[in-house]
Amino acid sequence: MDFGAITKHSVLHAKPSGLLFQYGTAGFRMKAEHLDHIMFRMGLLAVLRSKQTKSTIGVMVTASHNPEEDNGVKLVDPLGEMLAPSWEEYATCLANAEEEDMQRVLIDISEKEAVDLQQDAFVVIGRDTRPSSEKLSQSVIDGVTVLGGQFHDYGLLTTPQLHYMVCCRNTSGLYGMATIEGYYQKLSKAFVELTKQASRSGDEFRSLKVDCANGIGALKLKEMEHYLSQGLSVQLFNDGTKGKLNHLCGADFVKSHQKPPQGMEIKSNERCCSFDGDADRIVYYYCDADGHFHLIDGDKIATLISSFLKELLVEIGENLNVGVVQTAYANGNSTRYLEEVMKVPVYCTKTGVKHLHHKAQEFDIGVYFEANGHGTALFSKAVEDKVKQLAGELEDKKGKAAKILRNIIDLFNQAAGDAIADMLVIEAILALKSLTVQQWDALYTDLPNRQLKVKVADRKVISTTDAERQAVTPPGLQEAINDLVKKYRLSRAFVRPSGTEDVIRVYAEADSQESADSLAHEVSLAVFQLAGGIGERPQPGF
Ligand code: NG1
Ligand code: ZN
Repeated sequence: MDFGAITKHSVLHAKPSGLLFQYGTAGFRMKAEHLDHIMFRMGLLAVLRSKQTKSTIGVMVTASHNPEEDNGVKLVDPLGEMLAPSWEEYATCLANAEEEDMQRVLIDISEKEAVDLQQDAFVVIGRDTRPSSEKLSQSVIDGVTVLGGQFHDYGLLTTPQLHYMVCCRNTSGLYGMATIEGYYQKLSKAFVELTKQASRSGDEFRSLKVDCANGIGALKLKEMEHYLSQGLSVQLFNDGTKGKLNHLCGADFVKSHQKPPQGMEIKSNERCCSFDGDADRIVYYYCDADGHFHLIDGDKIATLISSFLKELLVEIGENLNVGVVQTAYANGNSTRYLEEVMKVPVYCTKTGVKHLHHKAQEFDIGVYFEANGHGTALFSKAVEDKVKQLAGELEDKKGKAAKILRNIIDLFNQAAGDAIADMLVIEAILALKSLTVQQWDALYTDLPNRQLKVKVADRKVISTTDAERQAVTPPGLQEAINDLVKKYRLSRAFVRPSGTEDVIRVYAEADSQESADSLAHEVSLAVFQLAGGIGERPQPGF
């Protein structure tokens, strides 16, 4: 390592004083103006990780569904997964190091991880459409170059597209071509083949309205549109030409406010969906003939996908298992439906896709979704091999099911939850099963629920267990929640510190919206009182 050069460049990316940085559930995320030094240092770290794994590493510059003024960065590991936990700690350490300690921290990481500094390094970089993203990705490149790493800057990409590129590059092209055309070709080929197998046709089924959150998803869907022409016609809204990123639109807004985005005109029973700002989340919805809004969130997406995949496995007749992984935010009725009606085993993990992803790898087919619409399905080697073998065989029911499954495997971005890939899978399933959006929605009825945020002086005072469903500290808080929950029917509530914002999140569900709202409010008050609330006391009403 050329420490003279590192120092020379590092001082140009000075660390602001008085701030603490933490590599959280989604990497670093905060106001864009505080991020320059972190970008430079993540460039350095990506080079070390690349040398250590002897693989290409990805760096994505985005703050997903957060406001336009924010930005963030996360590293992508060799097979497109989230960064390994020990390296998250190095990232935190490096981000907080004072200038004079940089050398020591870099040597420390290299020694602990036995990094061969002579090894070549390759880093790929992507960014979303935020005004700050271009400059910040230049700082990443600065860090990569000063440590002697090679890089390829893909420029504007969705987060899942960058995961895809990393995965392609580290599997010698087996997963696909590491270009944007490669991505479009892989997905559209599988999609078009699937829709050919669907008996149903007609415009009603082919058209979909997409709210792109004024983000990168709009650019990428526009590029992709003509590849899909035979199977799907998308109408894009909030495409970034006018509105602000994630403002009153996008998957996070629609899910948390439980209402349609601005800037989209919805006729009754039209099928609509929303992406988030970096296109790794998707939720569906429609308005019925009475104008009532119906949200179809990640839980219902997981239900549609897992039941379809289970049917295919039954056709194929092999002893392969399907499991669904959720978090505590999954609607209670989705869990009940999956377990009791679909007879699919359901597991609950901590929030954050890396936890879900990890658990989902235990099944032949592991479907995981967060309620907010972030998820995918993973397929074991056993499934892939079986499908390859059967899809070549005769045109019987078994062979057909295997062909469908093969295309679905190709369609899912198994490296990460991907709004575009998920959308195409969902559209294909709806077409193959001749399901309308209303029929899909009617699988089960969501329990009314409410999510709130409470500001506290130090969110670390709340610690949790049981996949975040029980608060361990501060003392008395869980007992207070238990007492409140008892006052309502079909009720459940939990609290946890957010990993991406400086708040405590409160979730409640109950038999009516009034009860869910009131329980969420009462739990917020308990958090405010027992966990050091700051600012104004939580008020009822939303
Ligand atoms: P936090 O801020 O830790 O709740 C949020 C989402 C996660 C995940 C991450 C990363 C909720 C309740 N939480 O995490 O599911 O998507 O952001 O983007 O939706
Ligand atoms: Zn996102």
